[in-house]
Order: sequence, then structure tokens, then C-alpha cells
Amino acid sequence: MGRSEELFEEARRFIPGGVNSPVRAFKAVGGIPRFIARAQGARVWDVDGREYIDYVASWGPMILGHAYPRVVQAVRERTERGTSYGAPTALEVELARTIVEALPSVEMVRMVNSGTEAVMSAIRLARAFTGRDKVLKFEGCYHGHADGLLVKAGSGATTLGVPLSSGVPASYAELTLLAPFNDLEAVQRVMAEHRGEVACVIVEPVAGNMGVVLPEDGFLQGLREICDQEDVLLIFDEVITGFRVGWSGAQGLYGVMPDLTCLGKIIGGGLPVGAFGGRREIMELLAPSGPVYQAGTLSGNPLACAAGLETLRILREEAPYEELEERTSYLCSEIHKVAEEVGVEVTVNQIGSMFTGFFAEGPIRDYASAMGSDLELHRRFFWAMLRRGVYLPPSQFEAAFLSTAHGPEEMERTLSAVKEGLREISGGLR
Ligand code: HOZ
Repeated sequence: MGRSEELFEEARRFIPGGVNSPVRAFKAVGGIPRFIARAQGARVWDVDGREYIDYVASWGPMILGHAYPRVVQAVRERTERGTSYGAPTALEVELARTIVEALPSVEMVRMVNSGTEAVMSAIRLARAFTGRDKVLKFEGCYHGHADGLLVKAGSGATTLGVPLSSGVPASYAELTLLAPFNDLEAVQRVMAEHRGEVACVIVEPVAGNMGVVLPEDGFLQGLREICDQEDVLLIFDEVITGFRVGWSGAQGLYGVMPDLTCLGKIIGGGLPVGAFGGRREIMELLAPSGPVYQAGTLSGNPLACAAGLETLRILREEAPYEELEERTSYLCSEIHKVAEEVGVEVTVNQIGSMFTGFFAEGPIRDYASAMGSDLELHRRFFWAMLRRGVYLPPSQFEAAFLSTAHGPEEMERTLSAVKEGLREISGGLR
């Protein structure tokens, strides 16, 4: 028995399911999750000393790769000055200013500790601003685990087959309205049925939690127009896409401005963080300026802010987005080519440095089409890759990420694993 097996056995005695976030448990792919001992650049090593090229990237934050020296140094320096004060710091101001400068729709920002918290608070704010209660979300989008948003939720909830979580009061779930992603007619229909009741539409502008699903031409623009007509706030959940698909997030890329934006992941440089921001008149409703209460002992924590700020500085200085996109496109087109050669149906959805290979004919444009994927093929491919030292997300319904540390050597090794892995699952190498 390896060390990961031993640890998992022990973990299950003390931690529900042996993990602190369900998608890590490998339930969708079977087998034992790898316990990670360390990480550097594009690589992670498990507790048994096996090395993997990492495409999980801590589910998105590690855009510079692991243990990037300047980020490590920033955290180290900050640690020596104390790890939490429960009082404001200059660091928070600089991080807030950087976010405001980067994201065209954001005039003010509040730091929290996770994406879940960011979304929960943004929705409270939208409800207060509009005086309405209902929220429209899209099937397969995941906005964290707050009550009321776990309705047809993607990510771990879909992976484990609990898109409507037990424990969510029906009266909460009733406030959540649903439409299929990329379906403006459905949005219009729902809006007409609930006219005057909807506070906000919340969307991942590029869905990353049913696997990567891109907005079709006009979809985000159409949402903006419908929200304007109905006096409803538009919230972009850019927890994944923020500083990932470009310096100005998906809003900059698609040129559509939401009223509120939720962030997380990259802005914490790998430490626990979240933030939400938007138009000044809305944000100023927050306590202590206004009546919407929201708070947190560790909000704006100096270590998280130091790691996040240093990450953003590097991204601004080095502007790696074009190169990241080129490398990812190359990888995706090669995966597609090999899949065709060996006769395995794979649809690769990609934007910037995030992608998903769906084992399905495609196009994958919404939750229903994503759910049509062949999960058994995905499971076999995942293990074929892991055995060859490539660590992909252990779920069909997640995004894989490249970092600036994924260079030619990593590409070559990954592609050779893809070739062998796809051939293996197609029956060629068994
Ligand atoms: N939103 C992330 C997955 N898409 C979170 C990872 C997790 O649930 O652990």
C-alpha cells in the first residue's frame, strides 16, 4: 500500500470523505486521491515521490506555476511582520486599486476569504439595491456552496450527482430561477414570468464548472440588454476567469460590463481569498457606508493580499496572456488531432489558458450537452494520464489550466502521454 492509500484511510476516520472539498476525493474517476507533498513550477509530487505535470493548478489560482519565487518571497516577508491584525493595511488598498484599474466595470472592491463568500455577499447586495429577492442562475454554473446557489450547480456538485444539495431549505431554492447557458430566449421567458421579482442574473461569463463552455456570440451582450430592460443587476462570477482569460477578465475580453463582479483564486496567488466589486453606488450600500452587513475577521488578510498583489504585479509586468493562449491552443489542437486519429470522440473547449476535453461529439454549449459526455471514457483517460505523470482534473466537469511554467518540455511530455493514453482507451494499447 502506498502512502496516499494509507493517508486516505486515516483521513476518512477524521475528515468526512477524507477530503476538505469533495471534488478532490476522485469519486468521479474512482481510486485513491493523490496526497500532495510539494509543488514547484508546473509540477507536483505526491507523498510517494511520484512527479506529475499539473493541470489542476489548485483549480485555477496558480497561473504562474507553483512556488513562484517572487510570490514566495512576498509571503515570507509579510509573515515576518505578523500574519493577521484585524485592522486595515496599505496592502489591501493597493490590491483594491490594482483590481479596480484592471477590471473596467469595477469602481470599488471588498475583499473576503473565498469565492463562495464573494458571491453570497454580492447577491445580498443586489437584493438590497433592487429590493427584490429572486436570482437567475444558469444550469451547470457553479457559484460556490451558499444555500440557494446549489441548484443545478456544476463542479463537485454535478460530479457527485448532488446538483441540488440536501440541507438547502426549499424556500431558499425557490428564490433561484434557472435557465440553460447560452439560451437568451429562456432568460427572457423566465424574466417575463417573474417580472419585478428578480434582483440579479448571475453567470460565469465563461462557464468553467461544467467543464469549459464558452458564451456564444451575443449571449453576454444579450444578458446585459435584458438586465437593463428589466432593471435587474448583472453579476459576473469571474472567480475562475478573473486575471485568467486576460488582464481584464472575461468582461474585458467580451466587452460586456456587469454591475457586480466576483473574484477569487488568482487574486490570492494560491492563498485563500475572494473579492467582489462593482459600481460605486451599489458598493457603497455595504456596511459601514451603508445598511448591507458583511464582515470577516481574516478579510484582506496580509498574507493572502501579499501573494495576490505580487501575482498581479507579475501578470501586469509580463503580460503572459498571448503566449499562454498560444500554448494552450497548440495543446488542444494536438489533443483533437490525436483523438481523431485513434477514433475517440473528443470535443475540446478552450479559452486562453483553460480548457476541457469532453468525451462527446459536441458541440458542448450548455449543461445538457456537457452531461452527455462519456464518463467511463473520461475515467479511463484520467487514469491513463495519471499513470504517465500527467495530473488532470479528476472530473469531466472541471477546467484544466496551464501556467506560465508549462514550457516546451511539459508540452512534449503531456502530448506523448495524450497519444498513448488515447490509444490505450480506444483499445489500441491494451
Ligand atoms: N470552483 C472549484 C472547482 N471548479 C473549486 C474546487 C473545489 O470545489 O474544491
